Amino acid sequence: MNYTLVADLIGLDRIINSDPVAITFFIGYMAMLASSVFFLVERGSVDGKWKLSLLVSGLITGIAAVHYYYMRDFYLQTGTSPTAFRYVDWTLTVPLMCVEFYLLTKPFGAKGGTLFKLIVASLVMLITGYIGETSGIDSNIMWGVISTLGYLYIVYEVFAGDIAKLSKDSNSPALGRAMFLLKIFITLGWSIYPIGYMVLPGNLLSGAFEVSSIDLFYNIADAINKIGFGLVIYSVAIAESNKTAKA
Ligand SMILES: *C/C=C(C)/C=C/C=C(C)/C=C/C1=C(C)CCCC1(C)C
Repeated sequence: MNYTLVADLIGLDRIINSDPVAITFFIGYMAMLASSVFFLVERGSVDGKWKLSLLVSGLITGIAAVHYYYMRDFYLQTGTSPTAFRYVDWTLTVPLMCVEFYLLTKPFGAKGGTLFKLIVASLVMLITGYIGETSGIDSNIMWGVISTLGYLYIVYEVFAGDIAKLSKDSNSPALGRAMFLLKIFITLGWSIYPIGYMVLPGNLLSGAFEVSSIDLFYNIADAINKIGFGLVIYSVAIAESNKTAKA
């Protein structure tokens, strides 16, 4: 294959021209793919009850890898944000992150109803966010505010609602450690998304950044939140499995 063909295939021409947004799509794709392989292979190193959590981590980064493959291409072809792909990805992966919270607390009595509430809140957050991103300059602040209510509900559940109560009553140091880190992810890590959204024309940060930097925010946030979230669960799973092996 000649150089231009290869460059075209992977979007290297744009990357060589140092478009930071294109670079993060490319790195995001590779990092998600590598993480999936890691989580799926490492399922073999943890105890039975953790295997499902690691499978879900692998699915989250795997679904993201496929979407990044298409999003990178879409961005290189059109120079615009792959908004629809982005929201399809999130609509699959954010509920799976809610499943991770459920799986962590299930041994201590989590009910399906808790999972249901988290998933409904995440769908409210994402559907209204999508409407806001596509509805134009006049109403994206309003939809962003509604979306934020869904987000805050998830934060509430984890900090003070069912998930918080279950992990407190569990008396499990491993769960306590995981929850401490996951709380940092859903407050600091997830808050990068609404900041990115505010770059949209007509919103609070428009003008401070180029419009395309919305994808820079989202790509960095996805890498932190999807891969980091999975690594937290992995580290707790490994620590707990080693403990049972010794006992
Ligand atoms: C893997 C993908 C994740 C963890 C995506 C998370 C997305 C959010 C927390 C998005 C939140 C938004 C708001 C809180 C308001 C503005 C619209 C959104 C959808 C960007």
